[in-house]
Formats: sequence, structure tokens, C-alpha cells
Amino acid sequence: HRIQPPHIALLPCAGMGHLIPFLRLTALLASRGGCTVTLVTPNPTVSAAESTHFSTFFSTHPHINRLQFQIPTNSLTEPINKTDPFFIRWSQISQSIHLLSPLLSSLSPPLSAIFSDFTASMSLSQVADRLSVPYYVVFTSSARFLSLAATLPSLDLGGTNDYVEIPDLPPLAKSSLPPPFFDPNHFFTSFLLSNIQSFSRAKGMFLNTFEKFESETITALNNGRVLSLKLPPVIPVGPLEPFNVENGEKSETGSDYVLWLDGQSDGSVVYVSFGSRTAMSKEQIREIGDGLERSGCAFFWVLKGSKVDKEDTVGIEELLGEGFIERTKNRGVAVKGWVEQEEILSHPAIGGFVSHCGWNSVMETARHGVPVLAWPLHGDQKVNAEVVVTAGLGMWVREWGWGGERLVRGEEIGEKIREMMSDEKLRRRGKEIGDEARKAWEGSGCSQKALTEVIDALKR
Ligand code: BUP
Repeated sequence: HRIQPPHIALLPCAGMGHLIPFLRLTALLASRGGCTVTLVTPNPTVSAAESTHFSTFFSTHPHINRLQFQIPTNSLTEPINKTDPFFIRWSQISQSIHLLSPLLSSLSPPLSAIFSDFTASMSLSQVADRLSVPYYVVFTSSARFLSLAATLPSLDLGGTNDYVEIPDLPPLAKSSLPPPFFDPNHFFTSFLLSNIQSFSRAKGMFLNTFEKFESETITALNNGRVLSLKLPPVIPVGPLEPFNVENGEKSETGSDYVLWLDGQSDGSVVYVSFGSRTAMSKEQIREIGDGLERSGCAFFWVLKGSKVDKEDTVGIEELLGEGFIERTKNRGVAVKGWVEQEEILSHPAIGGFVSHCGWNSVMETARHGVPVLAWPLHGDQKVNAEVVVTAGLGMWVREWGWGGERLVRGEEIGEKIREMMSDEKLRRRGKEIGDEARKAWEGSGCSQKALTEVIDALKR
């Protein structure tokens, strides 16, 4: 008799850096994988971008089931350090997983597997056990950061050594660690730690990366050499492609930018964006503006005025300072709000990317072979910047520190942008990486193969 396609439920957590790879993986499982897919949508979301992305996704993918998961935010305890609204929501989602359990068990056809964001791993792995459903973790950062996270339970940060040892892999500069790692009581550290300890219950861990980009780390992780903590196999399925690609759609809002980019010569424009989660200070923004003017390069700059988009009410002129837009109108575009980043990175006019190195941004720039000037802001981003430099895709001025740690002057910024934009070696290597990234999803490419193997195993 006919084999039923597997039914997979996916749970993303808060933040665009978590949601985007989930939407992409969900679309992929349904299209290339032929699976029945249920996407759990935790509600309320933190940002407006998350809500709009859910709406667009379900209206363009009517065959994917939506399972609304209402988080009773008022009745839950908040983590002690309350600074980050995304951390608060991670904690609330985890505390509410018992409410998701009956919803998952009543799905029809019955579930073949649950894929969970790593920040909900501890609580959801228990539900999966109870329902006797195989469970997979989706780790939304680099393999290199996973190798560091896997050492976290035994990480010794004392002593005078400037590096931390990661068995079987090159040591990592202590200064690259997320600052909360130095405080075991910090929410980020204790929360990550408790989730990491549940990874061994998973059948596998999906990562948005590809063999050629992080081969040494992926091999070490899969040979079980990195740590005593028993990690399940790492399944590299990157770079994940945009979910609107399969429908042949282009964003409407994007089209104005694309028209502007169409008028620029190939490789001449520097794209500047520091991701969806952190805003630079107004002072630093103005120095970046000064740097862009001094660089002499054409630019496309996406700005943010606050951490959560709903609270971002400051006008672009106020952020940039008087006269900037007028002075640069023939040479650059500065926008506030959401743009379709991958559409921009795929444009031939783009020749470089000043990036915070959020992992999704790294994978997107790798896919299009665009060189990077890294300027990490927080969390895993310095570790990711190191991956970018090791792969030969970019440069990183370590002395700039975390964005916001010290004020970097426009003169320095302009010089580094010029250097990146004229570096032929980076450009050539970028092209090679772009080819390798595309091959990962062609024919018997490694990412294509890895995903097919999981789906085939779930069919049995
Ligand atoms: Br901002 C912005 N348009 O305007 P990262 C981001 N993105 O498409 P983050 C847009 O959001 P974490 C915009 O292409 C990427 O897919 C971008 O994820 C997209 O960084 C995603 O790069 C951002 O991982 O998250 O959001 O700062 O803190 O988790 O690294």
C-alpha cells in the first residue's frame, strides 16, 4: 500500500532570526520534501515583522496548516533580567509548552516528528517523549557556535588564558564569547544551558549551514569528538532559500529599491544592515553615515531606531542628522523599516555587506557570494564573524569590539568599507562560496541529501 507522507509539526520561537529559517524550512519540507506540515504560531508575537511574516506565509502557502498557540503572557513569571523582550518571550513559550501538548496530540494525521527551536528544546522534548514522537532541534546559529555551546556545561572561564579550548577544534578567543556567558546567573546563559542539556534527546539537529562552509566543525561535531555532552547528528540544510522563491514572487515593497539598484553598476553598492534585533546609538549611526560619505561608495543602508520595531517611532532625518539625505541623494539610499534583504543581496549591483553577522545574514550573503565587513553586536555574532573570516568571505576589525562598546569614527569606517569594496581576493572567494552554496541544493548536494535522508527515515 501507499506510504503516507510524514506529518511534521514545527515550533519557532521569538525573533526574526529564529522565525525566518523556520518559515524557510517549513516551506521546503512541504515543497521539496512532500511532507504534511503544521506550523505552530506562538501568539502574541514580539515584533510587527513576525506578525506580518506569519500572515504572508500562510496566505502564500495555503497547504500548510496553522496551529495557533496562545501564550498566557500575564500569568507567567518573567526572567529576572528583563532587558530583552525576546528573551522574555522565549521563557514564556517554554513555560507554556504543556498547553501545546494536547493540541499536538490531537492533530490528524498523527505526527511523525516535531521540530523545535533550540530555545524550547527542554520543554518540547519532554512533550515529544510523552507523545512518543521523534524530536529534532533546529539550531538557528552556526555550527561553530554550537561547538561552543556544547562546551558550555564544562566551560572554564577562570584563569589568564585568552582562549577557550574546544576539543578537536581551534581554540576560540574569550573576547568572542557572548558577554552573558561570563555570568552563570544571566538569563541567556542559564536558559541556554538548560536547553543544551536536552539536545541529547533529539534524533538530530538541523543547522542552516552547509558542508563546504563549516566542514571542519561539522565533521568534528558529527564524529562526536567535540564534547562529553552527547549531541545527536548535525544535519546541515543550508543555505535555506527564501520562502517566496518557490512561488516566483518578489516583494512589492522591494521593487522601488530594486529599480534604484538596477541603475547602479555591478558590484558598486555597499549594503549596510545590523539585523532585526539591535539598534546602534544615534551617535554611532551618524559616524556610520560619515563613513559612508567618506568611502565614496554607493550605498544601501537599512536603519533601526529601537530594538522592537513597534516602538521604533523616531524619524529617519532625526537619526541621520540634518542634510545627510540631501547630500547623498545621488549616491545612496537610506531606509527605515523592513526590506527584503535577500532580494537586495541577490542583486548584481551589491558588492559588499557591512553586517552584524546574525547567522541568517551570513548564510544569505554566502549564497550570493557577497563579501562582508563584520561588525558584531551581541550574542553569537563574534563567533559567526570568525566563521566568515575563516571561510575567506570577509574581514573583521576586532578592535571595534561589540557595536556600541566604543564609538568608531567615520574616518575608520569609511576606510574599511573602501578596503572591502576593492578587495579582489574577497570578491573571487565570494564567487566560489556562492557556487558552493548553490551546489549544496543541486542534484545530490549535501544539504539536499541530508534533508531527504531525514524525510525518508520518517516515512518508515
Ligand atoms: Br533588519 C531585516 N529585512 O529589514 P539574522 C532583516 N531581514 O529581510 P537578527 C530582512 O531577517 P539574531 C530586514 O535577511 C535575515 O533573514 C534577514 O536574521 C532578515 O539577524 C533575518 O541575520 C535576520 O540572524 O537575529 O535578526 O539580528 O539576533 O538571532 O542573530
